[in-house]
Amino acid sequence: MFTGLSGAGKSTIAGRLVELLQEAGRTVTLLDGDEVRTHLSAELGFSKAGRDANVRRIGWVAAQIAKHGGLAVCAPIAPYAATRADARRLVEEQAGPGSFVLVHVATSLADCEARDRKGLYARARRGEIAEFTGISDPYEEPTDAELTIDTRSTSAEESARRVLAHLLGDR
Ligand code: GGZ
Repeated sequence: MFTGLSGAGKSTIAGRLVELLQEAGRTVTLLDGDEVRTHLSAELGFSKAGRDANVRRIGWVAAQIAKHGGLAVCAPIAPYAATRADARRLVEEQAGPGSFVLVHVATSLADCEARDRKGLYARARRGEIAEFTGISDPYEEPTDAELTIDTRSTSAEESARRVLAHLLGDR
């Protein structure tokens, strides 16, 4: 599971990781934040309860996939440490210790906001989006990530290859 702020680069890295895993012959399911919000969590908002339910659903689906030998690549913001821990537990209960890998895409708020590709940070600063992560809603930095990616010094391609190496056991 990737975690990080909106605009940190999670989806880009996750998408490239999926391609690399497929090239390596693995069967992969991508559970991207936007797609999950459209198909699995459409009725949920961005309150703490909404985010917790969303991330637990993702964890549950990933656990089912992992239980049957598949690989799930998930890329929600997942801002709460306790909820990420719930997702970890759900997966490890089904697929064993070490089956859950947390990747922190640690792009700073200042960098995400400076980029602001979708204009969401500007809208959040104007008060047009409530409870926006990093602006008016918390993001709890992980202390238990298996990998932390510094996107200032690491390209999306290199980031995806680092995660791939970790997943394929080249640690
Ligand atoms: C954060 C929001 C919000 C609020 C809409 N806060 O950069 P994006 O646009 O494409 O990805 C963000 C996405 C976050 O949804 P997640 O399901 O990943 O969040 S969580 O894990 O917390 O459940 C952003 C958009 O939705 N978005 N409103 N208030 N991001």
